[in-house]
Amino acid sequence: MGVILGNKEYFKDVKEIKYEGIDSNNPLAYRFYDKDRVVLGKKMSEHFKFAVAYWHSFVNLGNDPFGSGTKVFPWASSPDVMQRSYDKMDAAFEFISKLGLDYFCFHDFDLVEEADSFNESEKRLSKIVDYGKEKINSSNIKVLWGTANLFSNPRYMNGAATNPNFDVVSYAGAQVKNALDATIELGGENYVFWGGREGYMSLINTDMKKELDNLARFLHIAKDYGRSNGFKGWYFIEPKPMEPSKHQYDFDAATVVGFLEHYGLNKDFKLNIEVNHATLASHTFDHELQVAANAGMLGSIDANRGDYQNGWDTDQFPNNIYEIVEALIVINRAGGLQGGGINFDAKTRRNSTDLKDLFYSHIGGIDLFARALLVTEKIFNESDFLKLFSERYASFEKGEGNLFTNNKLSLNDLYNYAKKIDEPKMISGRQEYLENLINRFIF
Ligand code: XUL
Ligand code: CO
Repeated sequence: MGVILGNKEYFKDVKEIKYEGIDSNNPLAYRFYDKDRVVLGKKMSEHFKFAVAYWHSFVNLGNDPFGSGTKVFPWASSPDVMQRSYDKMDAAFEFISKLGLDYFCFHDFDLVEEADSFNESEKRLSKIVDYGKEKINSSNIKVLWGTANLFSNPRYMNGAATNPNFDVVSYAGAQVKNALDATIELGGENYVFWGGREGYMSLINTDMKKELDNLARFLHIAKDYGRSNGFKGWYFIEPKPMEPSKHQYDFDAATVVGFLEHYGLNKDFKLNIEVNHATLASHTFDHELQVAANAGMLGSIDANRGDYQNGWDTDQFPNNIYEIVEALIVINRAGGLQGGGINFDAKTRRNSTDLKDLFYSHIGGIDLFARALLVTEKIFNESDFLKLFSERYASFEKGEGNLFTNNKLSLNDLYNYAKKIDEPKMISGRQEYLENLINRFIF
């Protein structure tokens, strides 16, 4: 479809990124991501639905608690706030189209800077949404999901939907209404709730049950509003165990599945699983994916990686082939993602200050997923991996095991069966054999 430019070209040194194959040594080309190539029955682009995260790539200038931003973005220089917002969107569409991707994800106040008053913020948002609609309609670029930033503004210091002060809850509601409207207007396929400050620091001042009840009430009315205004996509909850709150209510996938089922939200909500959030919860990424898949709630992914030494959300671009192969095994065995895709919720390092670094980071992440998918296809089709997996549980498919599977046995029946048979055989789990099998296709 070609490159989509606004008034200026922001990434002049970079042309469209093309698939050049494994022998290419061009750092601005894909070696594995061949979007129309069919793998395991679907095009690569359909497997992944890669999305660029607006906040990390076009907004965040690299500030951290010890210093201000380091990145100089040419789209951020106009003295006029709306012009800055239009320029940023032009840069985003140019970048996404040069990568040959189809999607982006946004927070309301990534699209345009939040103003001092709610009314002014609302006006700004509606102007940039009009502009975004034009850009979307004249391109193939779509919104994978939208969301509201309910964590940056100081008013949310005690939480948004879980704030002890109803007035703040109402502001959060107003903001979600506008963010949902924006997502619907822009044809967004899904809507995300990440509970940024939905949690607490201490129970000395927190009525946890009341806050959780309020969170569920809030999600119900937000969901009903979206449905009655034509939103047909999935709502996603993105678990994270800590940061910024000490205890986040959406700790991990198991906690969120339990919450959604307890409060009757399980028909409309699925999960958006983020790699670095999984590891912060002391889980692996594939564990979190599997928990979501078990509940039929594997919706979408925020792709990134953590750091082995640092205990915070470093949001680095993914580059660990083993981690992503394990993830794709789980996702493909579960039948794929429901409605979502792979959003690069990842940022280049603070000292990666060239505009080209944005390309290298995305190309690396995209090629990693593509390579991992090719490995997964080989594991499934050219090895006995799936067979070994099902053989491990074969005893539940026949005889008494099958009766157990069909809920036909009581505890007494187990007792009588055990008395009849010999001491069970020791059957190896063969973990190292399987690790070698996976590595055989990675190497
Ligand atoms: C924060 C995080 C967010 C959400 C969207 O850790 O992952 O960027 O993905 O609010
Ligand atoms: Co995220």
